[in-house]
This record gives sequence, structure tokens and C-alpha cells, in this order.
Amino acid sequence: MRIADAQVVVTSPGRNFVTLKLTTDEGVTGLGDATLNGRELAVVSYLTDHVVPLLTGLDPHRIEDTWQYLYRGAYWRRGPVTMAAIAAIAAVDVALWDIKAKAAGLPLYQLLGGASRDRLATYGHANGRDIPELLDSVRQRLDEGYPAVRVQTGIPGLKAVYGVHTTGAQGERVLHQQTRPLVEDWDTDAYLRHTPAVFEAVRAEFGAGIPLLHDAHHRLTPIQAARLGKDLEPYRPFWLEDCTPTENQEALRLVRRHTTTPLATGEVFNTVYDYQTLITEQLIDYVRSAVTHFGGVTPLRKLFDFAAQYQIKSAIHGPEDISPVGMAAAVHLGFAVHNFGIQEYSGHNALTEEVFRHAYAFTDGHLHPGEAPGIGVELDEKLAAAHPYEQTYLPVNRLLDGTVHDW
Ligand code: KDG
Ligand code: MG
Repeated sequence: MRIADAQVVVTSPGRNFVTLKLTTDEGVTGLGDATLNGRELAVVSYLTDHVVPLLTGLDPHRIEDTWQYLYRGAYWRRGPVTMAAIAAIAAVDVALWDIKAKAAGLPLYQLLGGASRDRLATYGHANGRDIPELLDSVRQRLDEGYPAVRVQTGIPGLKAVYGVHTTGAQGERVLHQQTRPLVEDWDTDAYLRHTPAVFEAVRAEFGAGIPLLHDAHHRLTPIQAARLGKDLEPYRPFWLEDCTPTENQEALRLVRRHTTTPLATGEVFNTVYDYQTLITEQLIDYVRSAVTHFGGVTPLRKLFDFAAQYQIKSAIHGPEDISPVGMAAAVHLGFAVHNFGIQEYSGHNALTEEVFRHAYAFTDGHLHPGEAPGIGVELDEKLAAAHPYEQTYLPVNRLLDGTVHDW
């Protein structure tokens, strides 16, 4: 069998998704997600200009070899080129796994070692501009069946904060993604004072048993993160995510020394090297990389096996900007590895679910990959074409004096 055709499909059924479709000379197709939120066209160019011309004629069964060929062959690894390339390589990798599993007539998880559990526990997002609105949102997630909930709130005195929708002058809902970056504002001290009160209120309302998560989204210094971790300890968070800017792995040494709050990181990482210190020194408890942004199932499986030796668990990144193709790959991988921790799951809007019909199912807050051969996703190309690319940007964040800050 040989790869006969490679096509890059960009669609925006509510938000942008980039998908690679490979077709073999035997008519077997494979899909891979290459979506890089806010910088989608960089990956499209990398794929169409540099990767697609290499694919036709390759043996689709040689997944490891193709991954190494694209990663090492490019020479310019990690850094600026890889920001786009890793998503491109991920798309090829997942599309090849999809083809291999379809050719075998098996769901992908069977090729990864088979099921290690019956279903995957997920966490959903709850947010509110203030605590009462957050409590309503938590209640909604619990009613939907989520066994664990990430809690994010607005902060008194701040207009717009990551993870929380904002309201415009006319009372309209302002979207996080805009045609120009939305400018959010930030005051670390106000955040550090407010967040323990948020956890206290959620615990008071819903009790001690629900796993609660929180994402600090890279905005703290190590000593501020250590303070927050300590202050949250009485409320036993499931984790504190991305507490410091992730470029500096050593930062978590200081955080770890001061708190037993579990730490999660890695959604912006691209390679195992980004995790070396964090894993070997056991500075984290969960690895957060997405299949799409880590180069595919092949390297993410290796990362999980490495992490398992240190009792670190998986927690694959799963916001709405991971397409159903990327989510399907995550669900198959999580189903198969022993050290599965939790899966982030926000779902997608109804139109996206029509464009990408999938076999994985979300029931009672848990995911199951389904039994369709491959990753189990079908792309409706006509519907995808009816919803073309729309330029959007992620927000930026400024301190109260106007200084740019992590958002
Ligand atoms: O595109 C950026 C989002 O994927 C990211 O902000 C979501 O932090 C995130 C999360 O934990 O889901
Ligand atoms: Mg995050």
C-alpha cells in the first residue's frame, strides 16, 4: 500500500480547524488534526509547502520511520519552525495510525495495546464572572455528569480574565477570540487573594468529594505559585495547572518545595525535552500535552511511558480548539495507556459535530473511543468547504499599568 493523495482541509464551523486527509492507492483514508489556535495558516503552509510533496509514494505502515524522517529530516527542530511543524507531523502521524488501524479492521486503541480501562474520566470547564455565577456553572457541569470540574472566575476589579467570558457595554457576551486580540487585564495580588475564596465557596456548596482543578495559565512567578499552592491546600485541588511560564522547567522546583498541591503542565510543549527535568525530578504530577501539539500518537505514547516510570499520569489537553480528530486520537491513546490520569473535555458545537462525525462517545462524564476501525472520525468535506477559514486571534493580557503579561 502507498500514499496516493494528501489534502489539507481548513474549515471554520464556529472556530478554525486544520485537517490532513491521506488517501492510499487502495482507497484507505486517514485523518490527522493540525490545528494551532490563532496561527492556523502557519501550519497549513508548512504542510502544503513542505510536507505534502514528500508524502505521496510513502508506505503508510511505516509510521515511526515517517515521523523520524519528517522530524530529523527538517533539521530545524523544536524552536520557531517546529511550532508549526510539530502539528503538521502530528497530523501525518495520526492519519497514518488511522490508516493502519483501518487496514487491520481494528479501532486504534487495539493497536496501542488494547483497553486498559472501561472508560475515561473527564473534567469540564466551569466559569463565572463572580462566585455565584461560577457556582451555577459548576452545578451545570455536575448535572451534565462530569466527575471533575475546572473552576475559573473573574477577579474583583478586573474586566476580563482567561477562562471567563466577559460582558460588553450593551451586556452582550464578548468572545475570547476576536479579529484583533482582545485585551484582558491582570493584577496578580488580587488574583492570589481571590482564588482561595473561590475554592472555599465551591467546597462549601458542593462538598469535599468533587475533584476541582484550576488553570493559572502561566501568569505567576515561582514564589507566587508556591503561595497559591499552599493557600489552596485546605481545599485539596486535583491540580494547579501551568502556574508559571512553562519555558523554565527549573521554576517548578521552588513551587514543589512549598506545596503538596498537585501540579500539571505541558499543553504548550512540543517535545519530550521540554519535560526532561520536570519528569526526572518528579516536579509535576500530570503531563498535559495534546496529540496535535506534541507530534502525534507516536511521541506522546513514548512520553507517557517515560512519565509512568515516575508515577506521573496523562491529562491530554482537550479544549474546543483540539478538533474531533485530535480528540479521537487522544481518547484512543488514553484508553490504552496504563498511566491515564484524566481527559479534559469541552465538547464541540453541533455544526462541528456534523463536519466531523465521530465514533467516540461522551456519556455520564466519561469518554469511550467506540469500536469503529481507525480513529473513527469521518470528515464531511462538503460541509467543511461551506464554512471557510476565519481569521481570529487569541487575547493578550496587560497589567494595570499597561505592561504585557502572560494571559
Ligand atoms: O488555544 C489556547 C487554549 O487551548 C488554551 O488556552 C486552553 O489552557 C487551556 C486549557 O487548559 O484547556
Ligand atoms: Mg490550560
